[in-house]
Amino acid sequence: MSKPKLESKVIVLGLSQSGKTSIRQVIFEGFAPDSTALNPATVRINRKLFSLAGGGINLFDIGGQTSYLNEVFDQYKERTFTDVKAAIFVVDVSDAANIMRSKYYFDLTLKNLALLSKKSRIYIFAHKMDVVQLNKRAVMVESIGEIFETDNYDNVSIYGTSIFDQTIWDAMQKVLSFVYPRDDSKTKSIKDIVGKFSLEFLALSTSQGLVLYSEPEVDTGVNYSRLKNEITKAYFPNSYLNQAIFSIGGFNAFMKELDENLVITTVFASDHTILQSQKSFTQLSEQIRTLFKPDELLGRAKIKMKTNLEEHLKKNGLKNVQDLDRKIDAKISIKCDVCGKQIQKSLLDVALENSEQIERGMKISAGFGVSTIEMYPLHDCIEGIREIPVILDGNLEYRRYDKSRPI
Ligand SMILES: Nc1nc2c(ncn2[C@@H]2O[C@H](COP(=O)(O)OP(=O)(O)OP(=O)(O)O)[C@@H](O)[C@H]2O)c(=O)[nH]1
Ligand SMILES: [Mg+2]
Repeated sequence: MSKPKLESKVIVLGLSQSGKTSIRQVIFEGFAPDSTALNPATVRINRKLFSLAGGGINLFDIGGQTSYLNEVFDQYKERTFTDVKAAIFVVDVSDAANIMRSKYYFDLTLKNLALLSKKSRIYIFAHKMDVVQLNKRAVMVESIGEIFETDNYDNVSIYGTSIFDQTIWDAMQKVLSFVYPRDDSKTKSIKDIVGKFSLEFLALSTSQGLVLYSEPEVDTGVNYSRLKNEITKAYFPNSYLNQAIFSIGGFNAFMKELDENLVITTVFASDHTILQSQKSFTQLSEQIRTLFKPDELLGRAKIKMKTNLEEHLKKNGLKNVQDLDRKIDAKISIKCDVCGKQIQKSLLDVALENSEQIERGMKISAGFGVSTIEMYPLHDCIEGIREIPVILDGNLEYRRYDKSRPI
């Protein structure tokens, strides 16, 4: 059996303002839909790597302004359309005036993928459906499908989507279940665990609810991030909740974050007491955790970023750090002032969060023989995504977490 590839390339295309960046932010970065209202136009390409339980998605969010699109279909053609697993083509349904321009770029996308990524699938998102009256939505999707001639291609599907409701999750789940490189050996281990602990259900998902593995198979998951925030606000203000236990119709359900990107959901058989379930859950979540080695998560992108980061540090005056190789990837523990959660991130993790612009995730000050680095790891807090500033000295040792700083 060949080892599955660690990251899959997904490109997101469409005219400017169609909603590409908003979709990425809501689905993969935990943004509230409303917070996307003032998004600036994406300049050229924003590439980000999202790690998902032993695999990853390398997401290319391509700026839709005409000059960027023309570049993509001209000098960046090979780079953009090679090795693509899936393409999401976003069409703004509220922008009827530009529908044929959108179709023009869609046809170019199809043509290039047919040449450079023959096995790829293309997903049209007929997007911003929320602005269309409820009883007209199905017809709208149908007529966009006709304009884009989806029936002529086996590898094209179309979905009506909006970031303001469940539709964007359902559509992205379809993309993800095609793209995500499931590892057969893990699927087998997960099946074994379900049998051994006599579970009715087990799912591994992202904290936003995209299902990575499940037994039996389901189409959609629970947005744990949102659920957690709602429960916390209602019952446990000022505390961090990393596990939720429910009783549903006589079954005991458990949800827990194994790490920032991986949530486990289990439902035990109805004859299990809460106490039994609790005990089994602890054991089985340990077993699940061992299936996913941390280094497996980011693969080649991580190795490449490590080199970039080393160069960046050296170029900015940190030439003689002892044990640089190890320190770059050493996790630093910081506590979030707002929710109390302990975050563990390394310089390399922060660089990967800002893979297009290392400078955005860290600030290096060097001069008069003293150097410091501030790094800004992202954290999915109860009040939304926030950065927690951390200060390191010139030898990359953790110095302090500056409490006086507003975060
Ligand atoms: N009504 C509605 N507005 C949306 C939806 N998705 C995104 N928007 C809005 O559309 C606007 C443009 O969104 P962006 O995500 O920046 O668009 P883009 O496609 O990335 O644009 P470029 O980067 O220029 O290519 C923002 O004001 C969003 O809030 C949606 O589902 N419904
Ligand atoms: Mg954008």
